[in-house]
Amino acid sequence: MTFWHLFLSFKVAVRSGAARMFLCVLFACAVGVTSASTPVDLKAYLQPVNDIDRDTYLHPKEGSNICARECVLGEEPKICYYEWTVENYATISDACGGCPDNVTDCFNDQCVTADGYERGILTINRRIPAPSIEVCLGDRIIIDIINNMPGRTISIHWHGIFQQGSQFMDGVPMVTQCSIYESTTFRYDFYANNEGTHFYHSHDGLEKLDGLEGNLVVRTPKEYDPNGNLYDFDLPEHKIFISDWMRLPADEHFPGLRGVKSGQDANSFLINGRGRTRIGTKSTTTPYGQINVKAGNRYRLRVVGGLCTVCPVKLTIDGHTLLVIATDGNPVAPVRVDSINLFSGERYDVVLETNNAGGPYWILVQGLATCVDQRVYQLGVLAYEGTASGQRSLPEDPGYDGFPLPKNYRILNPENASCNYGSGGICATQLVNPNPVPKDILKELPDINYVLTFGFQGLDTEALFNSYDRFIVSPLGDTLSSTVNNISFIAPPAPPLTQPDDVPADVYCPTDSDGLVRCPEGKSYCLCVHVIKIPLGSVVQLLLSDKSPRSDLNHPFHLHGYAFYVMEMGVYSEDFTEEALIEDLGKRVRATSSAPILKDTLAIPSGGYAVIKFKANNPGYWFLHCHFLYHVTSGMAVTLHVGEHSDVPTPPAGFPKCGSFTPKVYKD
Ligand SMILES: *[C@@H]1O[C@H](CO)[C@@H](O)[C@H](O)[C@H]1NC(C)=O
Ligand SMILES: *[C@@H]1O[C@H](CO)[C@@H](O)[C@H](O)[C@H]1NC(C)=O
Ligand SMILES: *[C@@H]1O[C@H](CO)[C@@H](O)[C@H](O)[C@H]1NC(C)=O
Ligand SMILES: [Cu+2]
Repeated sequence: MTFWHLFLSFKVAVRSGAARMFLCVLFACAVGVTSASTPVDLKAYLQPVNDIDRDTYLHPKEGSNICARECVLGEEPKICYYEWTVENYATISDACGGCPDNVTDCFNDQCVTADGYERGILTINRRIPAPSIEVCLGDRIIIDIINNMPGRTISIHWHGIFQQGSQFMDGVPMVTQCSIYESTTFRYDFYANNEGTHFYHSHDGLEKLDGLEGNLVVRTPKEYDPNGNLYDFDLPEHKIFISDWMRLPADEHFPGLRGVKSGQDANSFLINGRGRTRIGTKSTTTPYGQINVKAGNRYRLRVVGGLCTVCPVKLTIDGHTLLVIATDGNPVAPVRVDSINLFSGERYDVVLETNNAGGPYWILVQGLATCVDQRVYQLGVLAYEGTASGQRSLPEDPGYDGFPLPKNYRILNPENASCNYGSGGICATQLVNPNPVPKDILKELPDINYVLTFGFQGLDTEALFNSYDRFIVSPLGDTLSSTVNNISFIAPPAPPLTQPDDVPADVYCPTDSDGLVRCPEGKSYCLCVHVIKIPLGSVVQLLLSDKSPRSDLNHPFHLHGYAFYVMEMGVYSEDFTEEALIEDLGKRVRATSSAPILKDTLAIPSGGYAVIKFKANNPGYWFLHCHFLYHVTSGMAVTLHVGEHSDVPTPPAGFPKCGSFTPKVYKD
């Protein structure tokens, strides 16, 4: 039995702690990357900046160091090195030459077209989306982040990677590491130990919305995908990265302007960093993102909701259905739909069957919720190559409403959790996990039940100007702080994961005798470092609850370090209140699906709730937060501290440190 056979035979059971520990021993991850020596000649492992083409992917040259490859049974893991420079940049820069009039120039190296609107942006190696990481399970990923942004720090989160054994590489500033200062380089170094369509983004300030995000795909040999028989190709060129986009840098909307009611909504979307924008009756003419296929194949598309604002999107491809096979890196029993809603931070893998001829076809991304009023949408192109149709010009712009939808239209992940088979909506709670679900999740009550009620705290002018609380100005002009259990999260002055002794005890929110973290006695709203302690190995059930009046805001919550089982979700009513649910919570196992699926990001229905469950077997400080960027920056977040400090491996020697500087005042 080869190393890989051994490794892969454990794959199905990998969710179990024992198997994970075994894997970690093989990969040295339980003892941290410190024990894995760094190769001297790292440049020999440097990866190309651009996505590779299908020939290079399918037929790698002998001895190639390129990590984007088909993952083959028995193959040795690789080292994948990336050198990234982060800087201020602009769309339609000099690199774009005569673009958009000269379309060829729009594809020049370092030309960022975005939606054709000129603005200042932030980039990694002058690309949007930022360069892709595409590796096989077990590969070692090493990324040097060179911060070349004057006056700005950065920190990058690898969204979907569990970082077990490399907890200090999770990239949450002042929780797992210090922010990376201007003119310094930080080396991320971790193993790709969980498969799937992930992505990465800056977790520092609002940088993600200005361009600092990209693809991160961890593939496995097809034999180990329970849906592997449903597709023929899984190619680097078949990623659909959807981002939302503004005309002004993101900071301009934080806290938001009162007079012009600027709010924080998206002005447009990008598909693989491209598209057009409409202002009044005029449109820019930059090229659309394009996916090329051949007729008669089944392609795996990896779709990423690289969104930041409160507008989810609905993805539809004209003339084609989408066979959903995975979400957030976890397989689901296949479900065929016409559209998928994506919220900030979610990913979906679908099989596209190219049964049509003709075309080209539109890929339509419609903005939902508050983006419906402004009819914000974006188009991409699905082109069949090798046929005359591939040469045909694009059909007319179908506008926000798009093309006619089929009868018995089916949509995955509907807003407001309106999940009824038959009337078209299919929710995450109704999907079926093709892998076995452990007994302690499906059959037993949890060790810990914790209620997290999130929402907003209105700040009246007096409260606002008598303090320096963080706030946002909503499109209606309200000044709001964002909260979980009435607490607005603020970061400590040093990361508790790597510098626990440098965090003063009084910055943490107080914990009650009943183990609940609350505002200090007598306060119904406060700002503090909200950390919830969880014993290592316990089965945790969280009620994520939104008691606010029903609206079109479905807040997507993302948990770092884990995937969780999606047990139940729904909306409250007069007969079914939060209080009634909490009362009943510890009394029976709450599972809608016969085999609940795993996700790491889930939209909680407005005026409703979700029950999620996971085994806390990954020690560390794990951020749990609303993935709407302006909500997390104004406090809608908590940190789960799993296990003790001694359970977490020590960071590499010389790991950067930081903290407040207030020298002693000398009395004379
Ligand atoms: C577009 O620009 C390139 C130079 O970047 C030039 O070679 C080419 O002729 C131009 N195409 C047209 C149609 O003007
Ligand atoms: C949160 O605040 C609301 C009112 O602002 C209050 O009714 C509620 O009891 C508070 N919850 C907690 C857990 O303190
Ligand atoms: C979701 O619910 C809100 C509040 O009832 C409503 O305004 C909105 O239209 C609903 N959205 C959809 C797509 O049904
Ligand atoms: Cu939110």
